[in-house]
Amino acid sequence: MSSSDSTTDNRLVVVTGGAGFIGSHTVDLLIERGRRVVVLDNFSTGRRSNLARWAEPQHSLSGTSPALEVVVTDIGHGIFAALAPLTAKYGPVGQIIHLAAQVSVVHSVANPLVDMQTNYGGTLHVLEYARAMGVEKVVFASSAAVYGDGAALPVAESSPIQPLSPYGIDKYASELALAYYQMVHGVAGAALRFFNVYGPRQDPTSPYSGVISIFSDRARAGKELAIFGDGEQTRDFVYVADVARAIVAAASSSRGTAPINIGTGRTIAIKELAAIVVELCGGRSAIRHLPARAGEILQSQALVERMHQELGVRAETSLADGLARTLS
Ligand code: UD2
Repeated sequence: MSSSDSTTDNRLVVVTGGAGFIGSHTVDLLIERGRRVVVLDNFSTGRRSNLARWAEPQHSLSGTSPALEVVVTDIGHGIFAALAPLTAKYGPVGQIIHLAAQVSVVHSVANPLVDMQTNYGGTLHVLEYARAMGVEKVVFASSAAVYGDGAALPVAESSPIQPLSPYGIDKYASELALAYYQMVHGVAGAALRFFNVYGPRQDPTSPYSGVISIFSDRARAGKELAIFGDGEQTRDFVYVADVARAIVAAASSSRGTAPINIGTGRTIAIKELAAIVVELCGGRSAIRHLPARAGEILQSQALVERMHQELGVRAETSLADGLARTLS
């Protein structure tokens, strides 16, 4: 098949990290569009409950065969053995959406070798499978972390690459691997550079969880919010369902692309965000300022022309709507 229309493609689509925050929203959209999905996840941060709706018997594609299969496995061990029984049953893999990763920038600074093995090594495992098995398209979750600080705003994909953490280095190394497999082995790839993704199911429990999940969690309970620094730092917050649409659009094309920013092009200062979240939750939380995080970038804003042109997707959810959905 030269190009895969997501409404008619009967091949499997594999989502690594599919039980996680972004992964589970992507799985939802794929199954809603009639695809059979295989999730590979080690459940280190992913949760069964994120996929619970697809465990119901009515969600089958033909007869009794389920629309979703979940394999508990670690991406660092490769994916051939995990996928073999499923491809024997359902046929070949058409696309792989590779989201499984060690997700904390701070953890990567303390444990660069672990980060490299999971994040860069995991990508190589996925690409080796794609090369050997003739997978049509690999979509990879890269990050705005590849840019570092100092790029002109809004940040274009052609901006200098200057990662400030092992996490950013490994994301960029994975992008290079994607480009290499495309050039040398003909595996079409798309690296999506996510900006600050937020929405329902984002886990608020780690100190390095997304700020919106932390603020929402605390403001709902009437607890104090902490702003690191003066709160003038800005971020480009993109709603998770819009990110899932971008991912599925990238998977649905058999063409490879250059890296693509996934953001809104709009920004908000963190102190403004804190005030809005507190107000939406009934105004009970105090806000206090703590010292700024070391090595933190001050401003972040995506140039999103390539996302619009290559993927035909706009991040249409306003921050007001996205926050309302997150809080409900
Ligand atoms: C995001 C990504 C990270 C990496 C990075 C690249 C998330 C969760 N993290 O980090 O993986 O791609 O971008 O630049 O998307 N803040 C507070 N109070 C809190 C928590 C956070 O003031 O309780 C501030 C924090 O100092 C920062 C902003 O909120 O200025 C956003 O923090 P974040 O941890 O959500 O995301 P970020 O941009 O540091």
